[in-house]
Amino acid sequence: MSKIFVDACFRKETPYTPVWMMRQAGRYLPEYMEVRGQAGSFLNLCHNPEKACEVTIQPLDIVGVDAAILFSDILVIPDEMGMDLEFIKGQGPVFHDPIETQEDVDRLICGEEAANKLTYVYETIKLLKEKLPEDKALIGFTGAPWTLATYMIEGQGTKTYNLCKKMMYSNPELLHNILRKVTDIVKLYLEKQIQAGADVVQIFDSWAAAIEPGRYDEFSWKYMVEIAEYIKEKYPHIPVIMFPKGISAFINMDGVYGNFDVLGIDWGTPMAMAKAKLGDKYVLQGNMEPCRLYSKEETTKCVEKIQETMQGEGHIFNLGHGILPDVPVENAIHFVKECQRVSKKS
Ligand code: 1CP
Repeated sequence: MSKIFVDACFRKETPYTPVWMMRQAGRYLPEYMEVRGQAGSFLNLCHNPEKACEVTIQPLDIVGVDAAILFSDILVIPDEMGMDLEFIKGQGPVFHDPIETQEDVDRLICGEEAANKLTYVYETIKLLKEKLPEDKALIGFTGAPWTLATYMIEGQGTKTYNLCKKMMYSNPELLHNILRKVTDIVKLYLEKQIQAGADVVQIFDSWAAAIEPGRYDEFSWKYMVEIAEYIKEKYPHIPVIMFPKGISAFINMDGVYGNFDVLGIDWGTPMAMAKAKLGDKYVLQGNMEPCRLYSKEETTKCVEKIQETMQGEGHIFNLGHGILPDVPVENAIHFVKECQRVSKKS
């Protein structure tokens, strides 16, 4: 059976434009909070394939999205590289011993050994393949090397990225050594997700905008392209989605290139501009400002505007970044219904 989401990634005709939401399995769903409570903690939930499978499927049943995204986190990669991830209440993710020197890089677990430690992710995917309806696609994912490196260097989320940038401008070789190690693992990690059953993969470069546009290729995009090319060469039937957040200027200066299928457009980038620059080459995904979800009227207006721009061609509906925890579930349901309504082909 064909999957509408996979078809849309390859620009094939679909009955309507499929829709999903970044961070669609999460804290805005009471059902998620309940399962997370049973698991004891967020990380325990990631490590428990049965429960991770359950929360992956929740937004399909509750919100009606057209694709599932594997429940996990981008930070399980540095965790399995030996960096010991902890989620601290009220603070977020923390690595207590961040990377400062080449010796720190040398002690990281790398390549196949690190990718093989992520078995709980592959187990979750295998379980999902048994449980998901045949017409729904399963999206596997990873963080981009740059976004992962920001946490590995800062030891936590950051507003200024000063440690990363100090390294970028005063010791770029060290930063490239980190990016190289992560890139090599990510290639294998996505490959193993595909072998376990992922139908599509997405690379999240959530902190792309921290890099000045003229240097974005050098420190992030080229590594993402290398990963995409590795996957496309071996698995041409698997769509690859790139989501670099906040790179309007990079798009504008014609920086985007590479062998992948779908470009995720963040909410700060006008869809019409992205379409004019890249709509012939890539299917575009996005890009409602996630806070529009606080108002049903504003949601409808935005969905209609995006539809008017994209005309249901080479498009996948999504938010322009993740859904926030205090969005009413009924508004998320409204968003999904509106996307399916306005794009329905008669
Ligand atoms: O239950 C909880 O309180 C934990 C909240 C949570 C959830 C639900 C975190 C902590 N991660 C996740 C799941 C998650 N993370 C998914 C799968 C679920 C889905 O999308 O439906 C995915 C794809 C991610 C990816 C992720 N984690 C990103 C990239 C996407 C994005 O939103 O930009 C990033 C940056 C992270 C790091 C992360 N994970 C969690 C936190 C609090 C953070 C830090 C964010 C920050 O530094 O601001």
